[in-house]
Amino acid sequence: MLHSQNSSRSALVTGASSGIGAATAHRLSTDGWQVFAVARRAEKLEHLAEQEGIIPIVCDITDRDAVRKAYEQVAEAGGIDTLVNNAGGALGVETIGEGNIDDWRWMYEVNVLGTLNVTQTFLPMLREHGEGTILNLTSTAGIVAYEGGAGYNAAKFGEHGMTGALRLEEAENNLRVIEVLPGMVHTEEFTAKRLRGDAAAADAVYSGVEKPLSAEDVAEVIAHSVSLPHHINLDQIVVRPVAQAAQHKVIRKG
Ligand code: 8X3
Repeated sequence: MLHSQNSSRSALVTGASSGIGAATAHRLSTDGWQVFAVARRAEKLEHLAEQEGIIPIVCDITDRDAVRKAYEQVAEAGGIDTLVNNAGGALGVETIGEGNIDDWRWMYEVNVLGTLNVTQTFLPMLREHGEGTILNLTSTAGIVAYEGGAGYNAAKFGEHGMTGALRLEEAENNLRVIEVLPGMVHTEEFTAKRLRGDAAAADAVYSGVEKPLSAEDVAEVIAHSVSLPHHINLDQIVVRPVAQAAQHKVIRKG
């Protein structure tokens, strides 16, 4: 059952089982959107499925057949006007000299090729809608390189580049392409995964930082940008906590 406020709007959110993806699915459905919440892990989607207006879809975005099946499910349920490509991630903080090529491959696969896969599959539906929106969640790592970030930088610079090309290619189809580039966001999984489960090291990343961004903060920015009248395109939104004035300048207290 849909809410009334935005009942004509419908979005698919990838990487919806946790962090920014889960917060975005939750936020949009609270605002009255119908939301298709896509993630690989079924058990992690369960809590979202309890919320009115959220339809969970278990799907690995790097698997073309699985994405095609998700497309059919969404089409049968009425389609979408908005695609939020949130799924992605970082693995490792090694220098280029020490980096593991399999980590790099995984990051390229999930951040770039996964986004390509979902975008290609849903493009015809979004074009046909007439006022479609694609929002790619990249990162400040997609515009600023840093030591130990090379593999993630390469993947996110890649996703940033494809987002720019997509905006140029699809403007004629009245498709709005938004890029949200978050800096330091404290979520339960992003840094823990990047640091291969080292919880203490993950906590240290945020140590002393007053109010790093939360997943809900970024979800608010996403919800705002896709809810603006369709002719308004916030092309690129860089969002950082005040305590992170730049990639290299993080204010830590205590
Ligand atoms: C995450 C931001 O600063 O860890 O996408 O690269 S950062």
